[in-house]
Amino acid sequence: MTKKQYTVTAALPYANGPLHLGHVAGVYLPSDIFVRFLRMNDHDVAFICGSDEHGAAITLRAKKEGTTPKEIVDKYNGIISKAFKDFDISFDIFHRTSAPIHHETAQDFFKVLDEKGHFTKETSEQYYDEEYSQFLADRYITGDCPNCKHENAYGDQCENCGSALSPMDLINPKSTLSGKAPTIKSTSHWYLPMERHEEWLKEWIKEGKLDGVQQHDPSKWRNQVIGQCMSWIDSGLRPRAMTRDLDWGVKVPVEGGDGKVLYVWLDAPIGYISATKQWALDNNKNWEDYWTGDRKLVHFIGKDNIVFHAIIFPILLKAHEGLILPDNVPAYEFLNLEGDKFSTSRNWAVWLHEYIEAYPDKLDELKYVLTSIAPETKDSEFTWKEYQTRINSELADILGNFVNRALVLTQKYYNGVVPPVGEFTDYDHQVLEAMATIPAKISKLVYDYKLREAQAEAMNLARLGNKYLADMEPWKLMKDEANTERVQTIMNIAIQITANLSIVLQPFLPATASKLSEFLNFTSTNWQDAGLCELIEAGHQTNKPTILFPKIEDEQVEKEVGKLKSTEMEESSFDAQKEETTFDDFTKMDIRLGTILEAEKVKKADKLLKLLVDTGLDKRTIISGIAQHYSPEEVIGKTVTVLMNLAPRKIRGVESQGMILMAENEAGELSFVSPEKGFEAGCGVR
Ligand code: B3M
Ligand code: ZN
Repeated sequence: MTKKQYTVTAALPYANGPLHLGHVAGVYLPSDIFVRFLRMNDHDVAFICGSDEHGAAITLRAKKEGTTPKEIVDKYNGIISKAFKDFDISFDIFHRTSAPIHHETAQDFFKVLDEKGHFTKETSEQYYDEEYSQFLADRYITGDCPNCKHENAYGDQCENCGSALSPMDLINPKSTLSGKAPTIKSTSHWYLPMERHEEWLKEWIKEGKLDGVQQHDPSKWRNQVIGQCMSWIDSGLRPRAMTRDLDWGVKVPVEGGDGKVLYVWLDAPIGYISATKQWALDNNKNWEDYWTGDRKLVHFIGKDNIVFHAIIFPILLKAHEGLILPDNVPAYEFLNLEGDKFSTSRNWAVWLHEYIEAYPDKLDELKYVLTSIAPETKDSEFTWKEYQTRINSELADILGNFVNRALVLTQKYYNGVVPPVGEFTDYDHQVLEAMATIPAKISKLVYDYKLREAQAEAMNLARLGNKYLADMEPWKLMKDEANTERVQTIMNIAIQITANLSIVLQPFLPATASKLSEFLNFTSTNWQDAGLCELIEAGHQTNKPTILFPKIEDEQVEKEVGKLKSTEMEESSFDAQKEETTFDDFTKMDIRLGTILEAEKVKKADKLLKLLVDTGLDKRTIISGIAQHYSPEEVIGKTVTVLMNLAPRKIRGVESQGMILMAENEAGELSFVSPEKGFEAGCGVR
């Protein structure tokens, strides 16, 4: 017996940037199709998502944009949730991990595990950035991946091959903050001793059994999911730190946790639970019903999230006790774009919110193309050319053409009133039988998470109808009155096929399906109706159709490819441009040239020089963090740029009255900003 109830989650996108088509094709669209299908089949479903607002992904983005983590998550949560809404992804809730209910839920979860003895506390050596006085975990450290040698693997995972890493695994580690090789310092953290869980995990992943009881069907798990998990387990599970030395995140709720937060990959999946709680509160339900008992939990994710969802989160769920483990973790490979990887830093991407803005009437077209090329079993590629071909020669020429003929001819011959059937020919029987088999084929494919084939099967119904009309040529038969009854039968069948399409297309192309419903003046949201050949009775009045899928012109393809190329940026490790400022704000800065008269090292501070600077107005003391780049002797006599009206600050007991402006290159070296024409101290800089 299949379980009737599902809790379906879609990976929580980091609120550190907008969504691109790769995210959509590999997580949000397939999960939405799956859920829409389940709802039509009378399953009780909760469809859960939200933004992931903690971790280095957020704090580093804030640094890059020169703003605070809070502003970053508010901004991108807004952009992302609007795009989902506009694209009609049918989440029951799109929540946020910054919400208080999430912080409480994650802290309670941590406490339960801590009390049950599932963590160990260990002091260990970790990478540290001396310049920024910060420990370097996760995305704060990059290096070469030990598995695939990819150059920019993060401290917790390689986005190229998907493997989960620890900072110490990286070859040639480098701080993301200073760009320099890190030093090592000791700190204590709560660890999850994953090696304790090796035995049951193997049985659970490979055979689907927990304590000998069948939980899921491993033959329905994708090969790459089982493969990645087993290779991780076989190489030996190790303790993994579950806390971090950071101030942005969920505070560690137990003694000794000051200044530490939960590891983002501990708190984020718990976000599925806290989102369910919020949704249950809003809708008068019990959240526990969605996380316990006879219910299937399904996580739609990208391949770089596999071990977190198929190993670490299951360990946490089982350790917590009483909560269900995933029934499946359908993971997607990556989508490429016009021959290259999607890249946020190079702006090589088609952004969902930009597509929606440009083509608000072509959302189903995009859904269709993305599902057709979804990277289910291997990486795949989006090109604007293929987008055009699929829309023009599949959606327009097959589906659009068939529906248009069926409805327009019904208008023309019968004023839109569905004609009665006469006697069926063998061919009619064949067509109706073929139609009757399609819904079950689609169902099987959807339950097996083969959504790409499932959509193709739904399109086969349009193909069937299109071929039927092309073969029968009712427009020719109509010329002879002797064929009146035959044409009525053909057109009735064409209308029944169209009605079936309005049902089987719903999960994939919801807007198109509702247009069909409008044209037909008929609606069914019940999957069980699909396959029937008497959905619409003779005498039923239909409406005039409009064109479903206008053709995509070559100009649009050229424009989009051109836009992609012209907005591509060089890969750069420089900070992105900061937020816009005003001229008024700029003129508040008093910047002038100054000449350094004296310089000496500051005792016990190896980075600082104490300078006496002639500013043209006065001679003042400025403390500058340049001692590792310039010796005192070198700087005397140099004319440099000074920020004059920065509030004075005491640094190492000395009052610094301003700031020397410095340029910094990619290697973190500093250079004075000096006038090229030999101007003197006192000149204003604007
Ligand atoms: N935010 C990673 C990602 O976007 C992460 C997923 C969390 S799911 C709990 O790839
Ligand atoms: Zn790798």
